[in-house]
Amino acid sequence: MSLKEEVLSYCNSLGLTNIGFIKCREFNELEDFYENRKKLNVQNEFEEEDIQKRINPNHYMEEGKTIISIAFPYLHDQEHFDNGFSLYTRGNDYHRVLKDYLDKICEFIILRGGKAISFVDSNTLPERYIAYLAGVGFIGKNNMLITKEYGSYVFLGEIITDLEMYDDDNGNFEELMKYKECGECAICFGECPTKSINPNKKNSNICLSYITQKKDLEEWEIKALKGRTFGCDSCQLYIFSELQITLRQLPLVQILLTIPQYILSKYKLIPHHNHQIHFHTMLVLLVLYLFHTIRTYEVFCI
Ligand code: B12
Ligand code: SF4
Repeated sequence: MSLKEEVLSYCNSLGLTNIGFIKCREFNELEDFYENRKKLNVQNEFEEEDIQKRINPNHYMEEGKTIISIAFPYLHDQEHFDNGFSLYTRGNDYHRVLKDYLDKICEFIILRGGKAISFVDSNTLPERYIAYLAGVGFIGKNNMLITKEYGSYVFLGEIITDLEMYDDDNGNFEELMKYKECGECAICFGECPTKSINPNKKNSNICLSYITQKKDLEEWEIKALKGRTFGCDSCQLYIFSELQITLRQLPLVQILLTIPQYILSKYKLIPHHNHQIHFHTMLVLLVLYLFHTIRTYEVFCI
């Protein structure tokens, strides 16, 4: 078994299945893109100012050879109230949960003679782009990294190691820009309340997720929140996971019959701390999927 296969099988034993390995290199192809965003004033304070740090992962580990990208699904079974907090904030602090997993994988690599450091969220890395290159998923028109299995409801984490175990890149920036996996679908543009994402431009400074996190709010921003307290999920409600793709191909009657069965069988398998989803969570999902699938069905099939 090669070292990469060993790492993969270790990750699988932890319940992690969306993993990719890419070369740790400078992402020079992103330089102009980041420069332009600065000029257009669509960058915000949560992003790294220094473009060189964004495009060069080796500033974290000079001898880094491989970046391992891992997606962590976050739909979970804990009780929650609909208090305006986005789905991703429910449950334990994801930074801590992911870090525990990533540290275990780092230990595994270190025991095999390599160096390894892990990252999640607060870092200079272009995490979505790395995950895309690593084949973990594709990037949708809504900006999100979308996996086949769990849709966009995943967090991303990375490990940089000095061991060489990378594959060829799974795509490139030009291909990404075509959003070919989305096809003609642009539902997310219509669903975005502030048009932060639109066919011409992406402006994260008017994204409600950003607005819920910044300090001084203007009148129009408070109005636009409409009950959102932290985060926003509107552009993710049409999940392009296996579930929705399957549903899109079925006639409406069959959809109605299939959804409960599908969700029961599918979501029980989500690798999470407790491996099961509460009945009421499934019910909420069912209603949500039913509503959105019927609308998706109308868009795609009629
Ligand atoms: C700053 C930040 C934010 C800001 C800005 C978001 C944004 N649109 O960039 C705010 C606070 C608004 C935010 C919101 C959210 N975030 Co955030 N955020 C980040 C952070 C720290 C940096 C992202 C960044 O650099 N943005 C700048 C843009 C340019 O970079 P990018 O999103 O990586 O863009 C790539 C592609 O999307 C594409 N692209 C983007 N725009 C354009 C435009 C054109 C014209 C083209 C061609 C390509 C293109 O190319 C880029 C290449 O890198 C990352 C962690 C990280 N280190 O990467 C998390 C991260 C992106 N966020 C995450 C999450 C979960 C969210 C929310 C879903 C939370 C929520 N429910 O409210 C929303 C989603 C909003 C959205 N539709 O993007 C996850 C994404 C997981 C996933 N499946 O994609 C990340 C990766 C954190 C993590 N470790 O899991 N976030
Ligand atoms: S998170 Fe909300 S406001 Fe931000 S791009 Fe998505 S739908 Fe628009």
